[in-house]
Amino acid sequence: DYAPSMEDDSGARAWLARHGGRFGHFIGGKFTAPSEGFETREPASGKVLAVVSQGLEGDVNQAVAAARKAQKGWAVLSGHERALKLYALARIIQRNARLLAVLEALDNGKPVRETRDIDIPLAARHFYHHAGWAQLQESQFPDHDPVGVIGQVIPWNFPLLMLAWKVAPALALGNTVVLKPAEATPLTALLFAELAQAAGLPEGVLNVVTGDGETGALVTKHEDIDKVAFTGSTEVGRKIREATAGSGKSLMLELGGKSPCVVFEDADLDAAVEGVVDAIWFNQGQVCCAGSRLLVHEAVAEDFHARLAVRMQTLRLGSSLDKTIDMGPVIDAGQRARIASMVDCAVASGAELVQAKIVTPETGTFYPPTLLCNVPATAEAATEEIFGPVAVSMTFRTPGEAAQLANHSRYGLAASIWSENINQALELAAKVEAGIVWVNCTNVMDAGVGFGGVKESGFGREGGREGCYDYLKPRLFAKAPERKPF
Ligand code: TXE
Repeated sequence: DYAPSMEDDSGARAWLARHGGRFGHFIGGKFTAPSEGFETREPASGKVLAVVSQGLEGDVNQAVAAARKAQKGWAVLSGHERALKLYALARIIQRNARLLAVLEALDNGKPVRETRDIDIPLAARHFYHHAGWAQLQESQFPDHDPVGVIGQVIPWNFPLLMLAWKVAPALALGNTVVLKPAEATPLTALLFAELAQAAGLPEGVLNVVTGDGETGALVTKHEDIDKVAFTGSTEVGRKIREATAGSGKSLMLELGGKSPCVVFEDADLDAAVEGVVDAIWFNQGQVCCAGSRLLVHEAVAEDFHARLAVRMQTLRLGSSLDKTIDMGPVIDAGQRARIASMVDCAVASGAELVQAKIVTPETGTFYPPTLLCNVPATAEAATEEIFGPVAVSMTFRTPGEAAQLANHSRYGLAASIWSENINQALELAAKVEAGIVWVNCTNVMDAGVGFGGVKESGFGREGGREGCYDYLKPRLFAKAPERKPF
């Protein structure tokens, strides 16, 4: 029994109404006229939020041309001048934090508490951080140039945050961008582009073309794009790699994961339980680095699973605008059906199902927090990314076996290790094949730390000094650009 406490959505509704609920693309500093497109809905209620245009070849050409036209002028600004623009973008996110948080919660379905406390502040932090790199560009990367025009395709799980991860470093280092947000969640990217323009970003530096995978393919294949940066499924990542092979474009891929969460027998089990809540039930498990594979020492497995089952029972599911909830709906009905079918298959192959018996709203695409124990290591649920609130659990006996199981995956995005013995934790950390390893915590992100995967989780890094190199290329001295003194 609890009383919902609803966030006020009048600001977001007013913004949608101001645009008549229909959006064109954002190209060369302004919206194009809305054209034929598709509806974007609230996953919590199924109601239509807005109609967004499907980007066709002409739209993508126009956006790439605008980005190309703006690129030279943007690149010859001093790092200091570009830093001022990025600081302005960070501040505009902060000044519009509530509007962005509510719009994101409506479009994606995730709890507004998370968009307010995590997505939006981290997005602002990313622009602040990269303003710093713009400022330092001449001194830190004196023999590098911007790559040029970047095509960026992003997913729906953290729409504005993924925009920030891609757009902030690209712009900071003198590139211009054509961004294709996910079809399920295009709205905060459009709002951000509009706000950026008002904050003084020169026209053409950031262009947003909406649409589905076909629009994404038009962006990634475009011959006047110098680099493609993609976050999404491994399957689409593979298609993009094929499509760009031999083209001279550089590529960055941030793909799927099946990240292990290793709980040793000496772990603080209550802390590890909270870790699992963050690892797999945060954002309904729709997190590329979600700790979706629990590897628990057999001596504590029974106790740990019992504590997880109790904690799971306290999570609240509800409307994304209800500030008291822990979990919202998953992104859409297709995704919910996919999650349910993977869970059913695991149960049919002998897994034990632990599911919270909590109130689930009647409308909306809700799926309860779920734990699958004793999952055969070869079951699809144990090897494939479920991308939902489902943890699979397996046990191990020795640290060597933990390392072997942790690495028994085609993915290598992240891992977390829970132990009160730091030597034990660090020894395993050095053996785990993953782009990021957390000890006694999980899903901790910072703009200053490069994020990215190994193996089929992709390549390239986002954040920090490492991430800057993804948006720079070694300078050809014969073609050194003219630079204004700063
Ligand atoms: O991802 P897609 P979807 C995983 C997760 C999920 C599955 C499917 O397992 O269940 O992917 O989700 C654009 N050329 N992740 O279908 O299709 C598309 O329009 C160029 C993991 O949403 O990869 C969208 O903007 N672009 C994940 C973006 O790619 C194409 C995040 C991602 O969509 C394209 C999301 C093409 N041929 C899903 N086809 C993570 N690792 O964070 C589609 N797109």
